[in-house]
Amino acid sequence: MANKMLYPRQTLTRSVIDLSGMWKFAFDYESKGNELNYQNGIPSKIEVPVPASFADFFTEKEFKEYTGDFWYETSFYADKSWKSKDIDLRFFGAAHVATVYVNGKEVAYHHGGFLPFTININDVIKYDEKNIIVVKLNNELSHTTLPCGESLVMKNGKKVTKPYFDFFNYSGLIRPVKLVITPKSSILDVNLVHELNGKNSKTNYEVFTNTNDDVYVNVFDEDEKLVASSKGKKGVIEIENTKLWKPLNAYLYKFEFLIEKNNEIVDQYFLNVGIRTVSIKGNRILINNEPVYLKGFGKHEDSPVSGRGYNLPFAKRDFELLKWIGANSFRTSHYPYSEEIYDIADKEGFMLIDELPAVGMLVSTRNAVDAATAAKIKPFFDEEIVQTVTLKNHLNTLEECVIRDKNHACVIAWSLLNEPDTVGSKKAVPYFEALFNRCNELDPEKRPRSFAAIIASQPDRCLCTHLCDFIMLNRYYGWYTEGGYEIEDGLVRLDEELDKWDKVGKPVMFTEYGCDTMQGVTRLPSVMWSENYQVEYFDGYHKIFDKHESVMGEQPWNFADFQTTEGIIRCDGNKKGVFTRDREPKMAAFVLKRRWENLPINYKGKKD
Ligand code: BDP
Repeated sequence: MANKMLYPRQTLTRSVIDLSGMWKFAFDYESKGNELNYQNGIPSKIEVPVPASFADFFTEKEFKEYTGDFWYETSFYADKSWKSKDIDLRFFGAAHVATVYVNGKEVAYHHGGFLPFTININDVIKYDEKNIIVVKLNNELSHTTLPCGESLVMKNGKKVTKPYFDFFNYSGLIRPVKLVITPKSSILDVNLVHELNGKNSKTNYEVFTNTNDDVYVNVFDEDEKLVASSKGKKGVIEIENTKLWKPLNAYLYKFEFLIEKNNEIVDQYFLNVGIRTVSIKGNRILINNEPVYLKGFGKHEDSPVSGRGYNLPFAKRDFELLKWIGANSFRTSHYPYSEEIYDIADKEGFMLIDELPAVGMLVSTRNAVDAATAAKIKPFFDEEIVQTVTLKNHLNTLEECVIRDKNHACVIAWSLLNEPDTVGSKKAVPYFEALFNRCNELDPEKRPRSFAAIIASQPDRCLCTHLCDFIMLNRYYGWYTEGGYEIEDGLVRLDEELDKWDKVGKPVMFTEYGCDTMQGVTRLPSVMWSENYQVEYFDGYHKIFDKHESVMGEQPWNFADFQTTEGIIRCDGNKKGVFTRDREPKMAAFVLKRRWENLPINYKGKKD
């Protein structure tokens, strides 16, 4: 396996060196960096922090909006003791397309900004002098990038990004970069599938290594007591009186994986494992065979100054707010989040719908003018390049995401796209089939799969919802349509639509519903954009949800206000947050808290 995905951990046999800090940085307006030999070192005095997006550091608009190639550089010294080891350079997230050079040699090219890639650098590393890492990034969008968009050239020659999605196109080395030093014989990957058996559990495991040396697995409980062991690359671990991982009541066993030779430990790796099952029966989602009702949000990785950059303090605050408000879940809209967030979710017992960065696969999201003339534009999935290059990139991204996240208990489902065009062209169907089938092949647990469906994807029109194990709906009746006084009509439409979904017989959950709300604006009677309109809007939706048996989850849009491209329907970003961008509550937060604290986890669920 070329791309080692296991999260880098320091163990008896492994070391990890974090390269976070100030890196040299340069914009490359004319894409002349290679000609000017930037790959050997960039001639720039500018420095920026890594990890972070670069956009919000600078005071000049042309830097904030910069589109094109840009470069990063740092250096490190190698320890002679590494000579007998594998030295890998791991990028946790480089948005969006990265070319990596070590000591002037190109060592990697990676497409996609939200998933990690690992490069073995044994052949290029120097032990007698400083090693230089240079990264060329590009943040232009196209119909083949995930997410999708386009980049245009303005009359002044500068490029501008036109995302087909509603979040700022933050880019850069947005997540950590680390050196990972592992033994030559090492553990490359692990698959785990759990089965419940009365009070006990069985975990079918498979450990992938690059050696024939013996593999051992030991399982420790939270008191660090050994509870089970096994020998061999494949096997079954039985745990008695298993403490299950449950929503908001997590229990994590520590699985230790060892390679041993002549009674010596050659490699050691750990995973924190929550034992639980996920399944679907009729219109319920079951965790450990018990029905669950999902409460939570669609979120973003978005914070002031860091942009989309990895921000552990904000992540911590977000989890505290999620617990405070009574949430038990969220969707990683609209891209896989930083791995550390899944670790926290595992520990806190949050259920995650893990979403791919496949957003913007719809013509009418380009802009209002395009939308008005949408009839003249080829449906997205009719484009030849989409069926070839985009699909290839999408499948690669899917593979990276499932391999990265498959062992997290918190991941209970996959969202393979957000608001794609599922009515404009029949060619969407084979594209979706390829994704849905591949997802099941890759995921040892075969978790439920779905995509977040836009309003046009109605039960009687959508060509692709038959592939979904459960239905995810993004709906804005009462905001983009039937706003203000007409919301009553919007709620009738919502009710009527749900009558149809009820008949499909699958679980239905709302992955988006919400309205832009300016903190501090309250009006009597309410007006759109006021805090009390947001409260009335949610109350209206919830009354309808409560009427429909198939609705098994509610995730308002959005957890917090977030930054977008500027435009006439956005005021310094999207204001649909229940919290502000600084994570302070709007009025609706208190209303949701009251509702969610009173909704039992098995709300509407019937026990077998
Ligand atoms: C949905 C998108 C989401 C947007 C939201 C909105 O999935 O990314 O931010 O609408 O308009 O279409 O607020």
